[in-house]
Amino acid sequence: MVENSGELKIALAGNPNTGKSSIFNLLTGAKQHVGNWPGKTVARAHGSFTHEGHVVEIVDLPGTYSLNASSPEEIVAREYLVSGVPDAAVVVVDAANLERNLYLVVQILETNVPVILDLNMLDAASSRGIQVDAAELSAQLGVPVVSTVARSSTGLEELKDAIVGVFDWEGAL
Ligand SMILES: Nc1nc2c(ncn2[C@@H]2O[C@H](COP(=O)(O)OP(=O)(O)OP(=O)(O)O)[C@@H](O)[C@H]2O)c(=O)[nH]1
Ligand SMILES: [Mg+2]
Repeated sequence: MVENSGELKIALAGNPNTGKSSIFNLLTGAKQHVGNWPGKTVARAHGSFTHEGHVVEIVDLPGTYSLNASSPEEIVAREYLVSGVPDAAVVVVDAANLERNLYLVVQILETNVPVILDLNMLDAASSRGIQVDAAELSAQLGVPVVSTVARSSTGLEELKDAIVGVFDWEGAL
């Protein structure tokens, strides 16, 4: 059990258009611009929320397909993730395009930042006949996996539980 030493700092990362800002807005009550085109978030946006007595600071990162630092968005995302500031990263992935999204997930895992995987857009996935076994994905990647549909606020409590659960990860903080 890791002692609650104050605020938990969480980075929201993921491919463009996976619903990061939608999740950020739902968690923090903020009103980041959300729209149906990629590359809307170009700088880091900060917000916070409290869950079960824990204060969580959250940073919404620009969407990137990798951390290769070949675009301004990738540089912003990469520098924040490797800065040592975030205690954990919530990586928002599009459940309907899981394979493509896993490239970035693996790169973030390689930074050694603790990861929570947010399997978002499950509605879009299931309408295309795609089912994802969250428990199996969690077992294979060795990280918690939470299923969400940001558009209908589904899975938000489970995501908050998983985030404050980082306080309980041995050696995570
Ligand atoms: N069907 C469905 N649409 C979603 C879901 N979450 C977000 N969206 C939609 O997906 C689009 C992109 O959402 P954003 O929250 O702006 O995505 P983002 O990851 O912040 O995008 P960038 O900042 O450009 O990387 C918007 O039209 C959202 O309404 C979801 O769970 N299901
Ligand atoms: Mg965004």
